[in-house]
Amino acid sequence: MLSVLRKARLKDKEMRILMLGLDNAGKTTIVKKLMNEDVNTVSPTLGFIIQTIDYEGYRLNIWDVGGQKTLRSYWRNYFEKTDALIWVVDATDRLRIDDCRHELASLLVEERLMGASLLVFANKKDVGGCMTDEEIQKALRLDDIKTHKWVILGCSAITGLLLKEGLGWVVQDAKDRLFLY
Ligand code: G3D
Repeated sequence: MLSVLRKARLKDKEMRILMLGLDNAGKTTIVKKLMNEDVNTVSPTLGFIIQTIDYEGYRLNIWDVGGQKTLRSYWRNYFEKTDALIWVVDATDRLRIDDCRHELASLLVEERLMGASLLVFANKKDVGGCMTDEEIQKALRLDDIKTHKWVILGCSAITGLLLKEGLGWVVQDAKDRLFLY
């Protein structure tokens, strides 16, 4: 049933994208940059923000949900009807990369997220000395993921590096799925 609903929405060229990650990863800045808004005035997301972005003929409803520890138990309220999960990682935050892996792993076992594809944004690539994509891929054990189609892209919310390409992958993946069901 869920897959039928998903397919109907995809045919309408509408997608629901959930953007999650630890606090300070850069989720809100990514959304702002994609909307061509000023990225110098970002304050932490305390609840959630929904932004609609039109991309290659698709209407992308992006849910940016706060990542502080106290808010993470509420993430599950947003899982329903998710087409794609964008997991944002702060590539400069080596100290919390294990925490980051645990949080991602707990999401991927959620039944309601089963059909969603996973885009991992390794953000803050403009900062020297940050973790490489390979390091993050290994630290998050992405190669062990068999339940979701995934990709990792090093990006920067400040310069805009690979943000649009990330959305492009999400949209292309949705298009591919239309022919799979
Ligand atoms: P969140 O929504 O995931 O909690 P925010 O994260 O978007 O609020 O960003 C947290 C901090 O990281 C912000 O700095 C923001 O400017 C910075 N940031 C986000 N993306 C990037 C990036 O790609 N490169 C760099 N260098 N910084 C980034 P402040 O200082 O406002 O806390």
